[in-house]
Parts: sequence; structure tokens; C-alpha cells
Amino acid sequence: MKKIGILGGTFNPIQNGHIVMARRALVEYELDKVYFMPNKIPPHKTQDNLISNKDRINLLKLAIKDMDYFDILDIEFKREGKSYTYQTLEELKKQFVDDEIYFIIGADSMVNFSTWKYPERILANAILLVAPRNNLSQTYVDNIINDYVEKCNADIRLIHSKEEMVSSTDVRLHIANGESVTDLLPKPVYDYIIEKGLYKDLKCKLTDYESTNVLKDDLFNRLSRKRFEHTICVANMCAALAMRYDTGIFKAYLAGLFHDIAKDIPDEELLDICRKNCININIAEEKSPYLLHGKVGAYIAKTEYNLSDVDMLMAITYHTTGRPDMSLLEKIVFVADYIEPMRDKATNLAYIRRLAFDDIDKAVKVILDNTLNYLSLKGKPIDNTTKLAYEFYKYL
Ligand code: DGI
Ligand code: FE
Ligand code: FE
Repeated sequence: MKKIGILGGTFNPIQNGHIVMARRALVEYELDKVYFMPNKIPPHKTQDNLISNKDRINLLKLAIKDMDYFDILDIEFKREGKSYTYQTLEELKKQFVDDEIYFIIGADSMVNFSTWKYPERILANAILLVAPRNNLSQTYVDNIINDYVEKCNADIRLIHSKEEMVSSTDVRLHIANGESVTDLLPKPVYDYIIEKGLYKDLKCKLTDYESTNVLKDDLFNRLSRKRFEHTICVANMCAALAMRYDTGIFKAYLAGLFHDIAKDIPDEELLDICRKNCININIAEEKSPYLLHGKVGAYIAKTEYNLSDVDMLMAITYHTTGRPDMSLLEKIVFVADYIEPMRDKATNLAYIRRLAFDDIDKAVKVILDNTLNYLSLKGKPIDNTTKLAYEFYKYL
């Protein structure tokens, strides 16, 4: 009897994280072989930026050549139509009659495992090996695993590894932005991608004011009339503050456009997006899910608009609560959101508007102070990040 590991995925492209995961499983569970099994059409993923099957197989071949204990299984490529894991595993069970099949997945897939087709049929045909994800709490994942173990008598085990997994989304973004990815990919894989010019033209690259028109149209459709107008005001305000503080004007403008992109998503959907995509939800966010619109906004900017700039993603993420020791861009978005010309409810607004152009740190402090007062007056839960931000800025 052999122990066969199967690592399914889009491999768009194969990168070091996949190889590390396969090797970890191999060593910890003494597998005889791990097969990389590319999905043809992943049922629960959109196909944006998916390179051809031929290229994905070629990249896999380049990545694992000279490694005897790795191989490729193209069973899903050969099958007509969509490929579902339960089908694949039932077929594989016939192919490897006397062997034990270990199906390797990331903890993020464990979290949305219930959305897969026939999870119980998957679990009946394979032992599941779950690789950790740094951004997911282990207790959360453990609870989900225990549910399946009890419900389906499943055999689910953890791969013990502390390594940070890079996502292929990040790898694609770096390539599109011409940033170095040599540390994220095997050398021959990198060379092939560059030579064939793969991932060079991701859709919707936001590089200048002209290119923001698509985004503005989307915002117009996503947001209420009032929220859309607020968004345009914040973007312009960000640009003005960037001029004053001598930093990238376009970057600030763009971060302003994105900041409330998730604001009109209903609470349940915000929570759902977070759960499905491994975005951590804290206690305050559980009670007031609208607080998640920053995090989810950054997620949308990253996944749907290919925004890879970490500073901009942070500015979107923390625009509601602030955080200790914000970058200049983060402060600009945080303050612009509060002082844009359509705002009229807050106290001391005229003073804060002057302060914003005089000393942005002091403006941050006064805004946080106002917000905390307002929240305790209303008896609303206060996000710990808001408190920590105030503790940081109150001495400045
Ligand atoms: O999205 P906007 O309305 O443009 O502005 P925003 O993202 O700054 O959200 C403002 C609201 O967020 C405002 O009602 C105060 C609230 N808020 C800020 N920090 C916290 C908070 N609400 C809770 N519950 N806890 C916080 O720490
Ligand atoms: Fe907001
Ligand atoms: Fe806003």
C-alpha cells in the first residue's frame, strides 16, 4: 500500500508556496509521492487572468523536474466540462485501489469547504491534510475540522508548518507591476513567465487619472448617490492634502476613490466575504459589521482591481478606525474622509479643517477623540484599533 498525496489547485502560476506545502505534507506524513493536480476550470473561482492549460502544465513541469517524489496528474484536464473534486477523487480511488489518498488543501479552503460540491463524498475517499494560513486563527479552523470529523466521520489532519504562504494573486500582481518575484518562484518558472510575457496585462491597471474612469463608473453603480458624491469629495480632498504634504497626489486620489467601495455592502454579505476569504473578524466587527467595509474594500481593490500597493491597501483598510503610527497616506485618507466639504455633522469641523492643513497628526488626534466621544455617547462597541490609535496620537 502506498501513500499518495494530491495537491489540487489552479497553479496560476505554480510558486514556491505550493512546493513548500507539498514537501511539508510529504515529510510529515511520509507520503510516497505528491501529485500536483491542476484544475481545468475551478468551479468556485472566476477565470480572470487565468493562463492557458498548456502554460500551466509547462510551468508545473519546469517547477518539479528532477524531483522524483513529485509528479503531475492531468486527470481534470482530460475530463470534459467542469471538474469537481469529489468526482476526481472517486476516479482516483479506482486508479489507486490499494493505496491511501491524502488530499492536501490550505486552511482557507477548509473554511469554505461547505461550498464545495458534495464535501462528504470527498471526505469518504481521501484523508484531508490541511496546511495552515497565517491570517486564519487556528481555533477557528480547528472548530470547522471538528465539525466534519463528527458529522462525516472524516479523517482530517493538520500539516504543521509556520511558513508564510504567498498567494498566486500576489505573484501575478508583482509580475504585472514589473516587481521582482525571483524569490517567490523557481527560477525556470520565472524565466518562462517573463519570456512568454505572461500576466503582463492584468485587466484594469490604474495608472493615471484617465484610467480611473472605469473605477468611477463601477463606484457609481456600487454606491448610493450620496455615498458616490462623498467618495469623489474624499478623493479630491486626499489630492489636496497630498499637495500640502508633498507626497504622491495620484496615489492619494486613488486611495480616496477606493476607500468606501465596500460601504454599501449589507452586513451579512460583509461577514460572509470575510469568512470565505480568511479575513479576520474581531469582536467589535462582529457586533458592528459595517466596520469591516475598510478591510473588505481593500480586499476588493486587491482582487478585482489588481491594486498591489501595500500603503494604499493599508489606507483603505484603516480609514475608519485609524491605527497607531499611520503612514502619511493613511493619515491623509483618514483625515480627508472626516473633513471633505459635504460633511457637516461633526463638532469643531471648521477647526479640524484648518488643523488638517497645519498639522495632520494633531488633526488625526482630534478626529479620534471626537469619534471615541461620539461612540461612547451612543453606547456603540469600540474597535480596539481605534483605542490604540488614540493612545498613540494623544501625546503628539
Ligand atoms: O464610511 P464613512 O461614513 O465615510 O466614514 P467612516 O468609514 O470613518 O465610518 C464612520 C463611522 O464609523 C462613524 O459612525 C464612526 C464609526 N466608527 C469609527 N470608529 C469606530 C466606529 N464605530 C464603532 N462601532 N467602533 C469604532 O471603533
Ligand atoms: Fe468609510
Ligand atoms: Fe468615507
